[in-house]
Amino acid sequence: MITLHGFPFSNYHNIVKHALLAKGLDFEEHIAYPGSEALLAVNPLGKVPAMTTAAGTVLSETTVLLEYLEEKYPEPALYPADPEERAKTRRLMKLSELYLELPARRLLPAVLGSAVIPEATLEEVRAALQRGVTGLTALAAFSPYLCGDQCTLADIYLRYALAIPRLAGPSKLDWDIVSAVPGLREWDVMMAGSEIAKRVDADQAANADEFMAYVKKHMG
Ligand SMILES: N[C@@H](CCC(=O)N[C@@H](CS)C(=O)NCC(=O)O)C(=O)O
Repeated sequence: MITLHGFPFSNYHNIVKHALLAKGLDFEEHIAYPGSEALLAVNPLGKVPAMTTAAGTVLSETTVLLEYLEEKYPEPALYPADPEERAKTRRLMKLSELYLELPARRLLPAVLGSAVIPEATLEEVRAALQRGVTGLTALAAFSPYLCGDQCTLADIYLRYALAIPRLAGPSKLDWDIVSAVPGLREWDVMMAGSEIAKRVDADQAANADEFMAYVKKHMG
């Protein structure tokens, strides 16, 4: 059986978990937090998620795990069949990671802890996020999914990537990403309505206290 190593509060963990559920695969979740021996044993980088395949291979990096699942378990497909459309899907995933999730993540020490983010960093984050918003506005179809009528890995990736700008934007930038991209709010409501999203979100909420206690104890 596949084992997903990580914790349900993690947005990256939830991208892979959503894909596993969408493919109807049997898997178990092994709860492992950053910095723990349990996580370092499966990912020397100490990042969540990691995954042990049914064949026993241990992998990490969210997009690597998604590509593996798509190749190993092609049905139901989470990429369009056409290579041109497939590449466009990957472009939206990359955009979500590089220009939405990662810049906003720089603000997490101030959101989760007491760090003060220098104004210069805030400006860099704002500029990167603006690039992401411009790109998403231009490239997402929202008809109803990001790449058309099929729910793809771009939808799954963006849904959980958005968690960080949504968390940090209002308090640290006085900015709300959902209002910044036309169509994003409706898409978000649609995505949240799926049975899979509801399960992932419920598991995330159930893990919140334990994760926050872990952060407090280990990351001060
Ligand atoms: N590039 C990684 C990023 C994963 C990531 O940043 N995970 C967070 C949890 S949401 C983590 O492990 N943070 C702990 C750390 O950075 O030490 C991926 O795509 O899987």
